[in-house]
Amino acid sequence: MVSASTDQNEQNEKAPDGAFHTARLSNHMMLQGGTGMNRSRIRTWITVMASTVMAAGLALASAQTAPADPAGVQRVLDWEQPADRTLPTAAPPQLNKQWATAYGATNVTSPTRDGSYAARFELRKSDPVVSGSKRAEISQRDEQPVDAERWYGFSINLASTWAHDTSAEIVSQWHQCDVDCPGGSPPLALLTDEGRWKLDFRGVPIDLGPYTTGVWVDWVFHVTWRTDSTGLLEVWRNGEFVVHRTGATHSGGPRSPYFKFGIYKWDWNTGAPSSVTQRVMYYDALRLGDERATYRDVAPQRTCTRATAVASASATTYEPANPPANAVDGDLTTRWSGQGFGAALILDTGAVRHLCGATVAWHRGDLRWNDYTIHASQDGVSYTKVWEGRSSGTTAAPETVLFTAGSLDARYLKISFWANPENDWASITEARPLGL
Ligand SMILES: [Ca+2]
Ligand SMILES: [Ca+2]
Repeated sequence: MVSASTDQNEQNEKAPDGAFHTARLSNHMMLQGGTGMNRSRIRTWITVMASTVMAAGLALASAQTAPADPAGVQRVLDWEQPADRTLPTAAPPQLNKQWATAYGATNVTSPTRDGSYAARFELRKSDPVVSGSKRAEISQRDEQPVDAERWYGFSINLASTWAHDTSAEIVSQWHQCDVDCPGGSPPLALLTDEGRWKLDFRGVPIDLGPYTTGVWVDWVFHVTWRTDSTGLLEVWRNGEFVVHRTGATHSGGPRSPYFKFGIYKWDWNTGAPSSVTQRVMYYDALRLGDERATYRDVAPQRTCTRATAVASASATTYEPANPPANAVDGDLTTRWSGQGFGAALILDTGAVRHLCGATVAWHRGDLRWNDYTIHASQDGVSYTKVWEGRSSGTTAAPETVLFTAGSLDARYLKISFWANPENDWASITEARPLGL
């Protein structure tokens, strides 16, 4: 085969016959990393959970579903529906009120995660006790069936005043059922503690790293509520898969745990040391799904636009002047170039993430189209094709492609070149994965 020795000069080479080569690409063993989770040594914290008995008068109201949401989404609470903007007087329909002040839970128009409204929670150390402690929370009713599988998607914005405190607070929790149910701390809670996001999962803390105030942080929880080995806990933060646990997810009872959100700071009731006297946070884009739901159904941002950082780039082949790192340096004047049909650029995001597409900018992309495929992988070994097609040939700017099969969890994307009308060189100036 006669081939150009470089893609610097593009004028004279042609693809041999236009046929796709079926060259076997060698597998590229990639180092498998963890998901970045750290278990920290525990600062023991004791919850003083009042038993909030609300079993009386449970009406199993049919779930309210926004028209755009699919079956499986039981409840959307993004505060865009006027009927949901009941704060601070009452909880939204089908939910319970657990605050005692006019500022405890309100609706605001800024900041919002989606649409025009969000909820604002404020708790002060001097606030009255509600259900046995200091809290400003909205609670699901205790009506979750036994062995339920549930999806929970929501977004939290800790106000810029959310200062470091040695005393922890819960900002979302999954409370065990109230009647004929095990006591003690909730089986699952999302906390801020010592400047960090943490989960408390059945008494075991899971450190999720430092929190940042003043920004929306998207969370998706998938829980199969079981007392045996068939239980499952999965957590994504901003599209990154950060927690995976199997086994028992709660300690039993006639119903599965129910969801509560808002601020709960027990130390302000027990008198334990705390260096702050006020907490404010914003909450939006809550979706509650059942076993028919998927990540995509409940995730706060459901348009495929979130640029995902690339930890490293590699390639099946490249010329020394144009290495794979050039495809992720943010510079459209530098490129990766690899020769041969099937030449592939591999992007490693550093962790398993929920991905839905990619942006790809081609060298001379305004002068020639490129046929290419994208494969995704969790381990860098086993790949699944998620897209195939042709670039426009009309722009050198990044072009967005959405995975044909929808979104999926993956760490690696492999972008493989198959043909262009000029030569057999793959030349990509910039490429990025996209997440939800
Ligand atoms: Ca909203
Ligand atoms: Ca570049």
